[in-house]
Amino acid sequence: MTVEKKLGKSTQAIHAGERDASATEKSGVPLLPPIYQNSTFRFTTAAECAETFRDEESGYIYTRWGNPTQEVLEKKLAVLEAGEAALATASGMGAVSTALLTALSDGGHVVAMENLYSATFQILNEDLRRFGIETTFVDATEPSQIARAIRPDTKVLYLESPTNPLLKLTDLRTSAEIAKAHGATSIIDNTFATPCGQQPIAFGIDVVVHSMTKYLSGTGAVIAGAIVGQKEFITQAKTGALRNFGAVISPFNAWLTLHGITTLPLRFAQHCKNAVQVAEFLETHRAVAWVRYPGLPSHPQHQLAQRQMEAFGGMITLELKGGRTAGEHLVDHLERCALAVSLGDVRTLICHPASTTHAHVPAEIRQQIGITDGLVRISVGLEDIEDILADLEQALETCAS
Ligand code: LCS
Repeated sequence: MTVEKKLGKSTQAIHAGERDASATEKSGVPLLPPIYQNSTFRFTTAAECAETFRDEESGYIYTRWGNPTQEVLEKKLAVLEAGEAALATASGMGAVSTALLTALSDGGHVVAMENLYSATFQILNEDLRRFGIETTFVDATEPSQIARAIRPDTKVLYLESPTNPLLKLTDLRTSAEIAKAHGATSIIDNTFATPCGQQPIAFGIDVVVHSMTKYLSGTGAVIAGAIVGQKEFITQAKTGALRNFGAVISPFNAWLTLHGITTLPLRFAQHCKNAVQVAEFLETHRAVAWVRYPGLPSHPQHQLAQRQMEAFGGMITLELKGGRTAGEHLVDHLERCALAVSLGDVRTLICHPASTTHAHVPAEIRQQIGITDGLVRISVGLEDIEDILADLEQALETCAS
């Protein structure tokens, strides 16, 4: 693994975790790691079985506890995120919930960014509250707000950067230092940035979670998630919350995802290239009130983006001058770009967060944090840029008139 860390991102994405993943009885090792599409593993003797239960690292027992296909993916993820170890999960929310269940205990307190993917917001605001775990939501774009919200019982600092859907950023180094100084575990959802756009562990963040449903798998074929962090945390998550609550990835989805990841660096670079052109085009269009994209100088935290991101991603948020009606016009008139939730797909996807991805966040909280009714979110895909721009332009003309 140390050797793999010195390699370039594309080499890591293609080769990490794959070597000798698949010894066969005859010569000739499959070039692609095969799928171990099985739930359980057979032992030869009672002693061998007992020994594997005693030392789980020595063998496989049952796919909810571990499976060779999952492990290839996990080794690849650890290398890409520069973490000690990784865990693949059944969904992004499986990763978020497993990470929180691992880091929290009875009566603990969480400090969280106020703008988060809605299901994560709901876990913190509703589900964990039922178990006596309280969350203070802050505008984490201001690290001083994080510091002020920390209490003696704070166990977790939970961040997204860039956030869904507002693309707000948090200073990773400063916030990781604040968490560390108070003995809290810092967790960040790195779905929007991917390991190609941002390496949170290098800034001192303890745990990275992903929805691999998005850029990592890349083609919209699977629901999957990941947790990356120190070996001790990952082992605790694997042998505790993941195994017992059961958000385990299927071998087939792990296999699809590990093949998706091999093209991540290439795809992500092109997503970024297309997105900056779309953002610049939108910024000059007369129907558009404002555009948020971390790579634009107009982003309020553009300098921070330049400091801590290696690339700015494929997500853009905008507000149309005509508000919600104009937004509905826009999506109704698109011919190539798809009206769909999710993101990070090879296809360009557009959605209206207030009525879809963030509909479950109470309206007054949406207003307070800036998820207005006129907000439109674009996940810029990999179609030819001329075709994306032409589709947006013809649809925007119907809003401008
Ligand atoms: N984290 C972020 C930042 C997300 O955007 C999502 C899903 C999740 C976690 C959960 O991942 P999942 O369990 O779906 O794999 N975001 C979605 C979105 O914006 N539209 O549809 C799903």
